[in-house]
Amino acid sequence: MKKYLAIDIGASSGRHIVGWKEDGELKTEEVYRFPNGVVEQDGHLTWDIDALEKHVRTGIDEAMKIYPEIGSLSVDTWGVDYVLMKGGEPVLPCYAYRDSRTETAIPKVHEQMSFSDLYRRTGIQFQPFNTIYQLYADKLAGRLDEADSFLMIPEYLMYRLSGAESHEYTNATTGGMVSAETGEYDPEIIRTLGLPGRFFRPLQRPGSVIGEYRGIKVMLCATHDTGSAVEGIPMEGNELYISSGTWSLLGVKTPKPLTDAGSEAANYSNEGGVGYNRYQKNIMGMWLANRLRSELCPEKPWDEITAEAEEKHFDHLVDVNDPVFLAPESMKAAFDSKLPHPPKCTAGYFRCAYRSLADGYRRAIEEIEQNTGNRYRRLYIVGGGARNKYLNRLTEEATGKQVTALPIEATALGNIMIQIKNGGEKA
Ligand code: LFR
Repeated sequence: MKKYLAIDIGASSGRHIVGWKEDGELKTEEVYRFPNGVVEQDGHLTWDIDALEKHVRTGIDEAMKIYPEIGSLSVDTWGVDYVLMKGGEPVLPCYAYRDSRTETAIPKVHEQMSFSDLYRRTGIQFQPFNTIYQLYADKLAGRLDEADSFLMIPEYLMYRLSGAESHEYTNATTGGMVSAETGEYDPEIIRTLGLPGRFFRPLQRPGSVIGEYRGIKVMLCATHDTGSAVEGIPMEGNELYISSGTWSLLGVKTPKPLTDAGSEAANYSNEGGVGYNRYQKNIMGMWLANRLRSELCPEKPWDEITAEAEEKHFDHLVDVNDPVFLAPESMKAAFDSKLPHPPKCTAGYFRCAYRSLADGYRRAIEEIEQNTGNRYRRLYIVGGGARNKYLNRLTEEATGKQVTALPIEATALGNIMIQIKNGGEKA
């Protein structure tokens, strides 16, 4: 029986999951898990890319011990971040997207091409960490002069395994430089910003085999984790989804990108999917609760946290997408700064975070329905956040949609399904 290995790395943890088809069903087994997180270096937030590579290799060793018959593997990670390369070697540090180094680059980019023009061309929502701003920050810092290419994080890790450089479409779209019309890097954007043309190669689609590692085929899945997550949702019909992890990515599949003024005003993204467009929005997600917990009650189990939050009476809301929540020194202080008065107890902060998230989902769905002209009945929630029954209930109440919460590793499933489809079996 053919076996497939998904290596799925998020901002706070990574996992190796082996999958195979048995009696027409997709079976999976997690064989390795490791922590991830940003590392502060010289006042900047960075990723320890060497440690990630070590974990990737160790996890493959573990997987091969149990399943020597693994036929292919693929890596997916969060989007937008990359490693600059020179002569086949990384140019470090590898910056993390929550670092504030893009602050001065953003206005300089928009002086040369307005955000509206960028949006009309790419359909990508404004986020201060989009690759376009990070690359421009590197240009201002003189880092691009010494580099000959850039690899997105999963491409870098697969390069280290196979020696093959690749440029995958779904993850490239997160950067804000891919044309919504052609699905390739937009030469006009590259030229206008004076970014090195040599960096921007033709994009490869999920399913492409790029090389080999110890006899295992290295294949591109939707290397953007959210792209794989949406593939992994067992959706009946075309319905709303939330991929709920550090971020909540809320959206719907559409046949084509929507880059009209309404979508721009609502700050919707059009990210590359596997044969469709993902019309979706980043909502701050579990990051809020995770940071509150590590600051206020790191030892407390999550079910106690949610049970207490449910009982309290603190009903003020915040706008969860306020930039104040992106990388605050203190998450508690960030909430205090946006509330008429601080909650009296710890549980009040969690209650506020969850209720505000549900309200953020409600507003996002209203925008989708208005901008697509469609009404949706159901909302699928996948990922770690789908385990939060309290939030699922609040979401159902706030949105009026029928919530189907599937606490599955949708990203790893999607990663594996793409490998199965392109390895000659029906997924
Ligand atoms: C989710 C995700 C989002 C992306 C954010 C930063 O893990 O990939 O889709 O906007 O991380 O890359």
